[in-house]
Amino acid sequence: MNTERYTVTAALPYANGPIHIGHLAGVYVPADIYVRYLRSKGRDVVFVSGSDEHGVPITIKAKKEGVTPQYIVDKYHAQIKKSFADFGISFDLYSRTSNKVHHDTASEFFTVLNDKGVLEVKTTDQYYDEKAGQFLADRYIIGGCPNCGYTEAYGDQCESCGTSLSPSELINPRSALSGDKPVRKKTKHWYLPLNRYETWLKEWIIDGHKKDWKTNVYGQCKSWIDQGLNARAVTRDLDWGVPVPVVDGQGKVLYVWFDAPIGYISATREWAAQTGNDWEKYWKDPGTKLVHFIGKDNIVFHCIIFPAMLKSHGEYVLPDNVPANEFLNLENNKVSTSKNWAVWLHEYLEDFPGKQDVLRYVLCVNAPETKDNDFTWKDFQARNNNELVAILGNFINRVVVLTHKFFNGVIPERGALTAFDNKLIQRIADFPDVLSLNFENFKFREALNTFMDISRLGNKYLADTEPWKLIKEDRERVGTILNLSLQVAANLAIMGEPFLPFTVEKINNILGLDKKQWNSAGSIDLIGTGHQINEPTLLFEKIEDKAIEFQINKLNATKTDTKLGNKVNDEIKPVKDTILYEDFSKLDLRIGTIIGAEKVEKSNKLLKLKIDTGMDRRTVVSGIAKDYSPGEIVGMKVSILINLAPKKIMGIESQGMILMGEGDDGKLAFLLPDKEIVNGSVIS
Ligand code: B3M
Ligand code: ZN
Repeated sequence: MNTERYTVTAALPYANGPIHIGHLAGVYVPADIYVRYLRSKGRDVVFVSGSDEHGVPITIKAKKEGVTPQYIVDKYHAQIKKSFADFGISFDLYSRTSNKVHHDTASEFFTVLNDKGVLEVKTTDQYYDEKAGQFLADRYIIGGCPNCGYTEAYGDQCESCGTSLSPSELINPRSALSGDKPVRKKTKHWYLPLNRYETWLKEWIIDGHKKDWKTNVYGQCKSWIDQGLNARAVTRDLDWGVPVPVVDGQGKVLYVWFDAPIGYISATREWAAQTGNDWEKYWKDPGTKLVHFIGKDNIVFHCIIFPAMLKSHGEYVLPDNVPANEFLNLENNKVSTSKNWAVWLHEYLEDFPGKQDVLRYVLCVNAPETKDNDFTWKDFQARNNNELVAILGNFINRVVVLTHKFFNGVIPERGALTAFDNKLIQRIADFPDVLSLNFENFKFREALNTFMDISRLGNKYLADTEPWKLIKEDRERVGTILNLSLQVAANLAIMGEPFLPFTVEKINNILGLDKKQWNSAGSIDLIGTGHQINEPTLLFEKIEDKAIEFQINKLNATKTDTKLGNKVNDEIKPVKDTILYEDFSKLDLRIGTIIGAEKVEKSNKLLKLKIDTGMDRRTVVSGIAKDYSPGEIVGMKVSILINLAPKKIMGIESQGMILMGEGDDGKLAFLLPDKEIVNGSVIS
């Protein structure tokens, strides 16, 4: 059998949060469209992904929530896997990197590179947080980006400009754990010497993939290679991850970006074991095309680092293409998991049951293929109402209703064809090749617009031929018109399957057809004369303003919660150790009123406050002078800790502490009751 073989991968999402529309538009919707198309063409495809369960994003999330990393990955893996399945992302396997097969595969891979002498071993000074007792790599360290100046860049990457970084490049680095300035401490690590692959990467990418890789992908790779490549550490001093499989690697794990892409191989192995396939064909046979679907922030890892790993291993094929997308914004703001600025897939599926294809459609038609794009709820509504309902849904419905009305749902015979009919037939015959070309060049937006043209064409054909007027005088002619229109409908069911699988299933049910492969597309003999079709069901329904307002309000509630754009995730401090209620009950917290305030001499930070606690009037020295002047706070209610041991501050005895929060403007904020409470009331 001489079938082309494809291994298609979709980035492994971190199992630290649910899937949102940014993930879907950037990676999973295009990957699924591509794979469905390949399968329809009869290609031999395996489509894998899985949860990325290692790395600092997981451990930081666990710390923040005060739970174990295992708890986090179990929770989100289950949720992500289910939402993908419900959304119709047709993975052959959605796996996870905590699986044994993955640990084995990643360890073996590392061992091969290590045994071959590919990896360099070095002992160097690394940043270390003495308070936390931990080395600080990747997202455990934050500082200024040397490239763009963004002050919240991570130790592995600046999320603002996309530059890949190492901790030593950060300006004024600080620990993400304690916020402290880190010290340097010696530690041993294994490095992938990317510098040795420079010449080869130049040949392979810069010379070899100029034409077939997307401009955004090629451009990023080229600028990386042009800047010169350095050796990158592939191990970390952490306890969460795949243990480094050498005797002196204890207490160390593989860098998450070393193990995660190997996850594609592990998932293929797991799938092959389950289905009785040979996984090696999909990774080692030179005829196999490896295609990675990713977002633009993952380009360097998939185009440079992972290929260097595969190449140095020696047995693997290299990616044939990496059609990375740009980002999808939401209502003009960057989608953000930490700021909860997102449309979450699992919530969408609940709020819009049965409307998977509407979201698939909108995300594809707006896909950020060449530049960042914006998703808005109003556009979502308009696309549904004006395109899916009014063009595609309307066409199918008209054809089916007319066939029932005039021919009792039986496909009428096709009589003599007019020149007008032949034009339609010719255009239908042309569509499959146009679409194929779009799919094969990863131009899914264009493909979808082309696909919609088929329904537009069908609608126009009906409008021009007016069978409802003709029926009285020329029933045979109406038979021909409807026969051809039904063939168009059947074509829609073939060519629409990659984009709108749920709708296509409905169309096939209405037409009483089995699912057909791509090679039938373009034909006008898809439904035979005399075949009985079923009653029409609604393919799409209008989305009302109410439903859209609900979504917009939901988003806006997030906005007032977090004052979008000011607070970054990593300013949120990790959860402190658990305490018992007995510990908490020791705090005597009360409501009081500020009855006097003055500046503390020689201090620009401190104010001396007089507080009425309902029981007494006491002096509290508070570090709020930068944000408040004495005049503006007298008379304000405060929350105060009254049983804190008195302490002398700048010579004044402070008898308690005012509770303050940090406002989104970066200034301190009083924590005020939302209704009148008398002084001395207990806060509990
Ligand atoms: N988990 C990063 C990300 O979600 C990462 C992808 C891994 S693909 C091998 O951006
Ligand atoms: Zn930057």
